[in-house]
Amino acid sequence: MMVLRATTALGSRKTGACPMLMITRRSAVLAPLAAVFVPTPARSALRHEVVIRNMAFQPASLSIRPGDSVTWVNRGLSRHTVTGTQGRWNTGVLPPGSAATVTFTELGTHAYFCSIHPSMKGRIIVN
Ligand SMILES: [Cu+2]
Repeated sequence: MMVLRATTALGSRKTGACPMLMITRRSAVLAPLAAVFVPTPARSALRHEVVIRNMAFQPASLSIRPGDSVTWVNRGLSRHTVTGTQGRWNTGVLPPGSAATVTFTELGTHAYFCSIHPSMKGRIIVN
């Protein structure tokens, strides 16, 4: 029964027209089966987005997979930075309307803050 469902999912993946849509559909259909089939099939890296607005990172906590990237988009009225707390990565100053992308390959929790407004904090969890 489970194998039949997996075959059906793969078949529908091949007929998808848009690559992004294919990825989304495959994830949605196969997610419940991930615990059954080990190892899981190779996965494409994803790009996530964190919005900077109202002096906060939204979402403040985001879980991603190794190789995924995160784009911070400043939709606020002030300049901000996205600075890793260990000083290992830093977007530099992001004026309103600008964005920066960081790709994460290391497992673990990567805490960050805004060096201009240190009360602004967030974290990326790579697992
Ligand atoms: Cu800031």
